[in-house]
Amino acid sequence: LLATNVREASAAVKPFEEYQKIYNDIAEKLREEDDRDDGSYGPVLVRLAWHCSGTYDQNDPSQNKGGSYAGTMRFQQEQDDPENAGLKVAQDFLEPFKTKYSNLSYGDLWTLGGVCAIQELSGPKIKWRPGRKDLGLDAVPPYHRLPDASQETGEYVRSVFNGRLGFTDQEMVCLIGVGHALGRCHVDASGYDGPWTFSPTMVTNDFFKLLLDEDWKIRDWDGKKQYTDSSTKSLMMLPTDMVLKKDSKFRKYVELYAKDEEKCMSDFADVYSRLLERGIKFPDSTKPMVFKTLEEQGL
Ligand code: ZEM
Repeated sequence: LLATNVREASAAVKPFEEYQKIYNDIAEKLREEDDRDDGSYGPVLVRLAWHCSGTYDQNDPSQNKGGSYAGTMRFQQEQDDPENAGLKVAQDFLEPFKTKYSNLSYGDLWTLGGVCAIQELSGPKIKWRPGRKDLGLDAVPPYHRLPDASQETGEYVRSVFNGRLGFTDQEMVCLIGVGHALGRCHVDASGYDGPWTFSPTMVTNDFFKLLLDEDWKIRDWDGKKQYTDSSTKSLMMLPTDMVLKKDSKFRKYVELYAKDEEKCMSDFADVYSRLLERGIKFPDSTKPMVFKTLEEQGL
């Protein structure tokens, strides 16, 4: 399986200091540009990194592996996957750095954007490695690999996160719940509406607490089926999010992460880092990099 389902990352990468410079550029742009919903482009960068990686299929017989390696979301064909609606904003945000830095692939840029956003939004340190290569149109993954939020069974969530991406129940709960602490849904993108938490520009374990503590009711509106909290009616859950509460095997991890923020953050750091590297084999000479935040550098 391993031999056919991985791509080799380039060993010819820049030194750490160069990537820290790119990180700083992205972080400074995040700080300067606040003209997006809740005041940050960070959440949509986290989502771009996830969607460029989440197309990986570990047992794909067609050998179209997907994943972050090939940078194929630069093609219209992949942007037109309905699940990618709204992500052009994030690509455009990062595009100037593709031009500024030579020998930087889209896969490296977009995954680094996700790492930078998590860290700058007070999340944990995410280990990251470079060496992805831009490939052509024939590497565009098929549609329907990214999850469909309207599905409401554990079986479906596991078919994506275990079947294709190879994560455990605990890892999928961690990824979805910390990811959805951030940002919001947009009617003009996915058709869903609203944020999951009261602090959508901070990486927290609040999603887990809210999912357990609030009384979630189907929203009364003419849009897609989604859930609203009964106390403030300002938050939302997707059908796939509700599965994490209803499925007892998922729920025990929701309870764990609601109680233990430290464990939640360290598990997330590990699993998000591995998500961004699905389907890639890095040479031993490429050591995982850990970037300093702007704050840590006094910038
Ligand atoms: Zn999301 N996600 N996601 N997600 N996601 C949205 C927004 C964001 C699902 C999903 O359908 C949607 C993960 C898993 C899953 C983020 C991160 C991560 C939206 C709203 C939808 C519909 C898009 C819009 O309208 O703009 C489903 C079904 C998932 C799994 C079952 C994982 C894993 C994530 C990262 C670790 C983030 C940060 C957002 C907010 C984006 C923004 O623009 O604010």
